[in-house]
Amino acid sequence: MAKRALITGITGQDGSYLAEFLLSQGYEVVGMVRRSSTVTFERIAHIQDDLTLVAGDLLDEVSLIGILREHRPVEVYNLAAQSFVQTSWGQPVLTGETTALGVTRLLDAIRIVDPEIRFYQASSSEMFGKVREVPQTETTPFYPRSPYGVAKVYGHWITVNYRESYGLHASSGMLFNHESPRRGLEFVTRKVTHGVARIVAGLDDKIPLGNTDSQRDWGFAGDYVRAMWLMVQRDEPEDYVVATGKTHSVRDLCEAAFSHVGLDWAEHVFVDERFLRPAEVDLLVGDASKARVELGWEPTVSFAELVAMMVDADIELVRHSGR
Ligand code: NAP
Ligand code: F7E
Repeated sequence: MAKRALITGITGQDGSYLAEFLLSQGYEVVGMVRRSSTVTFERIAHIQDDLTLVAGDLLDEVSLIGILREHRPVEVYNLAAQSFVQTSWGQPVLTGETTALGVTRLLDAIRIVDPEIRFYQASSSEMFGKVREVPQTETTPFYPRSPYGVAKVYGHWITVNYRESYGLHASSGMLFNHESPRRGLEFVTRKVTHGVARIVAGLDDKIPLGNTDSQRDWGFAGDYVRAMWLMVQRDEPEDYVVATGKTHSVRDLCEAAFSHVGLDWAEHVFVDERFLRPAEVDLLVGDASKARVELGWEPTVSFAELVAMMVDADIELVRHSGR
């Protein structure tokens, strides 16, 4: 019999890749979507007929209990969150309600309905923030630098706590930045690659950016969802860093994206203070040795390949949509 999995955040970047991956493994996939006046199914439109979409919200525990009771998944992947770091300063309470307390609501729903359900929590390298060591591992102390990072630390520890308090099979993936052509337009990689595509099409000439010095360990989202699944398949639930082990600055990103189309990034990028953050995470680089050894996980897409993939996809998108 096919295994059934529930994905929260299925309409997001990772949710769409994870849904594809689980379908390819023969799963029945149930996706939780929140009510909205416009449809947000762009990323899953191509697989929508193969999914069961159900209405629910991390802000509403009764909806979570109802979904678990009705659909009886054996695995739950909690990818839903207010995930944009910059927004978390403007909406810190909403970020806490969703990204922090939302995790408790879902864990509690699992505890009440079926404590045998295996649970994955989308933890983040933003928990390391002002990093205490380089590279960051599963034992590096947390020092979050944004309301989002603080909320993720809560989500991480409540997952550990429910594992230890109630014996739930609950694991956290401490994932470093991962990107794709499906990344939201507000995140820096996509902002740059989409901006390059618009410049190539003659629709724009410049991209306003914030801190171009910050460094990130950027990987491909399609690789990272595989690690989520591998964690859930382990006999014992544990936490894993998932990263490429290589770091690049935002400037490197600009250089890679513009040079892919034969342009000089310095002529098209300028610093706009609106995109600077009240507190910055300067450097992230992860050591995914544990995931490599215990899960057999390796990234397959390099930084240069990732940037080229995203620029090419955005050029295609702008050509078709005209914007
Ligand atoms: P994303 O594209 O922003 O997707 C977020 C998803 O959460 C969307 O489906 C969104 O639904 C849903 N959502 C937001 N608030 C909700 C609520 N109250 N109830 C139910 N659903 C809600 O994020 P992503 O990049 O795929 O990331 C997936 C998860 O991994 C997030 O938890 C993120 O914080 C975490 N993470 C991401 C990265 C990364 O580099 N991508 C790294 C580490 C951790 P709508 O479509 O309706 O908005
Ligand atoms: O910023 C700098 C910015 O918004 C990356 C989320 O998925 O990964 C993501 O969080 C860096 C930061 O991602 C602009 O200041 C410069 O230093 O693409 P980002 P993020 O904040 O690292 C983690 C792991 C998550 O968990 C999050 O959910 O780029 N930067 N100029 C800019 N960033 C943006 N967005 N826009 C700019 O114009």
